Amino acid sequence: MSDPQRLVVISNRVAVPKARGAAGAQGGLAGALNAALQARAGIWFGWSGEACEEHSGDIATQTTDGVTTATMDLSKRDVDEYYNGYANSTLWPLFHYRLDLAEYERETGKGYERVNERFAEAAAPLIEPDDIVWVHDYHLIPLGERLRARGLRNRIGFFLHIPWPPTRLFVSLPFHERLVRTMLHYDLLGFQTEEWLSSFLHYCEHELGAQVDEATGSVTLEGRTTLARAYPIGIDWEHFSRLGEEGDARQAQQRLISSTRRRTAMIGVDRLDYSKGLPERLDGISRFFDRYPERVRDLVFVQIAPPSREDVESYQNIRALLEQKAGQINGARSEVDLVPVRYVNRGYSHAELFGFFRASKIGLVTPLRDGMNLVAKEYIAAQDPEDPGVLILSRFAGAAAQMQDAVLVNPHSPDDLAHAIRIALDMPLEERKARYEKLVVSVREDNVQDWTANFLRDLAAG
Ligand code: ADQ
Repeated sequence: MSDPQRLVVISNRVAVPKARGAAGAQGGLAGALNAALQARAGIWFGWSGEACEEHSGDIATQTTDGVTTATMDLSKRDVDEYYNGYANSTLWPLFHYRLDLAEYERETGKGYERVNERFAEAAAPLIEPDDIVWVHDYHLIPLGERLRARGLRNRIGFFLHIPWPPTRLFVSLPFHERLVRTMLHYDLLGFQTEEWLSSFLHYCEHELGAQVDEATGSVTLEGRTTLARAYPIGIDWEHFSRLGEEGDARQAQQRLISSTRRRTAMIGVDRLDYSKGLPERLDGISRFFDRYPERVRDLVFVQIAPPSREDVESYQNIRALLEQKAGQINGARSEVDLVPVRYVNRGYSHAELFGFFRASKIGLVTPLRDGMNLVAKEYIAAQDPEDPGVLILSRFAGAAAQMQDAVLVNPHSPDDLAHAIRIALDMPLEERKARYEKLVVSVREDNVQDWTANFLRDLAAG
């Protein structure tokens, strides 16, 4: 049954559907949002990803299967200040607890506010009085308040895909109060985990002096009440778990199996980002080889890490560091027929990733901090129930709250990582199955369709 209220999704980038059935083909978040938009004949608005000389405000629209995508270009200066600057050089590092990498520049802060105003200016005319509006992520925190300033009285919700930092870190952000006050113009705020939610509520109570009810998540300030709740995101189980039937998945699985021969493949799949703990992961692997030199022949580590945000300096540095560390391990440990670390600097389709995950008896997901982490869930979804691999998961990923049956590690500790790898390599089939059977329940049940439905149900309820 289709919902009478139309849905408008606003996010930094938009997944533009290419053809009929694209929602299924995209998988993941884009697929789930597209399905929700289709059920409500909705609109998805965002930046086109293009940078032009001058901001024009022109909007390009395209309608496929009842879903309209609307995108606008941004000027080079806007992209630099709003996207590369404030969003990715200030908020992203700070929200991932990396004060050492966070840059506080007045100009980029102004650019962020200016672009949020541009989003409001462009989106407001697309929104009808009865629409419900769902804004996504740290790029657009003040957007709800900007829409309200234009007179919108719709139900407006916001979901934060990344962590919310503890108050003591968060207050290092200049104008932190101004930013959070804008959030209280939303009707519903969604966080990935109870932990991030509780940090947010703590800030509202102790820094803003808001009235906070932890049991219901209501935050009241100056006569306005906003609800804040945890909605852990999941994967598109139906879509992802069926990828194994595709030729690309089988081929990828065979490729990895035949190239590793009798050795155990251990895999990491991440965007190349300092929050993902990649150098620390290599330090753990190096410690494993130092401690158990007789096992160098047992293991091949495959790290797939396509570059991201290459215009930001800290991302160039992480890439150089990783290449150096992988080179060092291979320099010290390789033989003519054996290279212990394969570092692949490119992306693959989800079907190919499925095949790689299935061929790997250990999945290494060790972010230093992560809002959720969907790779951990995809790794589990790709396993053979009769012979499942072992997931090694950072206790600092949001996913750890739901995945307590993984081998949980402190990603900062090379000893802890080395120990976990040994445990995983030697884990008997019975224990692997017992852990997998518990993990797969939440990966299957807490899927992205439920996440979308739960958030929209609460947003519409108000
Ligand atoms: P990300 O930081 O991008 O997302 P994550 O949730 O792990 O992190 O994964 C995103 C997707 O990208 C996954 O579907 C994964 O398969 C895909 N991907 C990663 N590496 C890839 C590769 N080499 N080739 C192809 N695809 C690859 C942010 C937050 C997370 C949160 C998500 C969703 O940082 O914490 O889980 O949003 O809310």
